[in-house]
Amino acid sequence: MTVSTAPTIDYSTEAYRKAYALINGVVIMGENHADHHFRLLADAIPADREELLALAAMEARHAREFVGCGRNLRVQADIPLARKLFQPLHDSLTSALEQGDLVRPLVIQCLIIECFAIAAYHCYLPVADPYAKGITTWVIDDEHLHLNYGEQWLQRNFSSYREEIAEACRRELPTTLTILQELWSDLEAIGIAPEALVAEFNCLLNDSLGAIGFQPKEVMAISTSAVARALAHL
Ligand code: PL3
Ligand code: FE2
Ligand code: FE2
Repeated sequence: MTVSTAPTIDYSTEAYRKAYALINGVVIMGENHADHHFRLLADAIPADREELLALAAMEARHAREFVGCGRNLRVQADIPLARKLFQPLHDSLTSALEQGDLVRPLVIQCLIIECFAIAAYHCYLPVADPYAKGITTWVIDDEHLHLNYGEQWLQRNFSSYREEIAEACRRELPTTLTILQELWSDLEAIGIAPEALVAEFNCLLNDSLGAIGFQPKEVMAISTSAVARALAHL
């Protein structure tokens, strides 16, 4: 007897394609924003310009590839709603950069958005259609490079910016978890357990905050409590 754990999903149903339209829109918008954000960071951090431009180019490719995933399923991505969901994070990042602040933009893009992307793409892998699975697999590797860039910058500058990093997390985490809340039922409809995504996001972010230099008690206070509060409001 063969026991298969692979989920059986019919990618052609109206219900699947309807849910995928918003999820695909969010992913495409997230990747397009990431491209833009890394180019802004390249202007703001001249010493790392080439590296940041290379990260931006990866994001532009991710966006193109995920557009292809939607096309493959004959789904029209819901870009207007996705744009609305990302606006608060995007506005916060650009206004901080305009004020000469590097910490908040790095926390938003490299820690929060990249941890969100890695967690989401991991949870998506086992339920993805074969075309999207191939793409998502190598995209995850790229996202780790983006997270590592931010981790290393924040680690190097930890002693000067400890409080700013914590404050940026406290302020921006609820906004990010609102995006997740909006996607909750569509995630379920494409086979992803949103609770598993939140748990993985929390783990990744906790690991990052620890690597940057925070003590376990501080990590709990910054990240886990924000995630728990957001979940309590779902
Ligand atoms: C940074 O490189 C990209 C930021 C993208 C954010 C992704 C959010 C994902 C939400 C849930 C997606 C499930 C996966 C579906 C993949 C088509
Ligand atoms: Fe990406
Ligand atoms: Fe990324």
